[in-house]
Amino acid sequence: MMGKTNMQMRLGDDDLLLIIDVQNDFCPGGALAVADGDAVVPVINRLAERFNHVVLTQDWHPPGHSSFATSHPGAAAFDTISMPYGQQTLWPDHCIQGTPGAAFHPQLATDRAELVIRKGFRAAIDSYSAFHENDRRTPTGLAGYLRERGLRRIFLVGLATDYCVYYSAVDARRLGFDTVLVEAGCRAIDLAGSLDAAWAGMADAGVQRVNDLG
Ligand code: VGL
Ligand code: ZN
Repeated sequence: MMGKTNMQMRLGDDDLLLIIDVQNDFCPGGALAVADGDAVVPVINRLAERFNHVVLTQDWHPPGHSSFATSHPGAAAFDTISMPYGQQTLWPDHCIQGTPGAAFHPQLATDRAELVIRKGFRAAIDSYSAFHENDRRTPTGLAGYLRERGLRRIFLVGLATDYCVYYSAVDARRLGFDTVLVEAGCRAIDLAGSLDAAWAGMADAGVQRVNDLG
């Protein structure tokens, strides 16, 4: 179901476009490809021109990261296991630091980004959210950056809607930011109902959902 709203709005100096994980491994041909993932690139490039502030996140795992199924003998990709910090979905090896799969999509316009937040770089813990690692407590520093720079409203786009975009959106609300998800700039993994759960979780958290910015 698509959000119906085409938001006609004036963007100001306290608005940020937060672009989540638009990396080769999440695009067709990549290690954890999201269906139609590369379709977000022209949409995001068009949106980014309208913002005075653009921040990127980059999933950035060391080899042998604990979120990789290959690090758990007997486990398969997309299984769920218990970690000290909670339940964790296991993934194919992806976004390994310094590899082509971890690079941003080559057509993504990154020059105007003022900050790149790398996440998931500690072997023992995953990080879906741009704000907190998967223990929901360890901060990435992004909230402090945004507050210190006076950025108050966050427009979210990127990959994947039901994992890193979802966790980032809910954390953004929890941290007190106005939060808008722009659906045309997102694509989902949709694993075992994860997309429905993400929409419900975002609605509960007060994340505004729009189809595009008119
Ligand atoms: C993501 C699964 C594993 C994402 C990152 O960017 O949504 N999903 N790592
Ligand atoms: Zn990852």
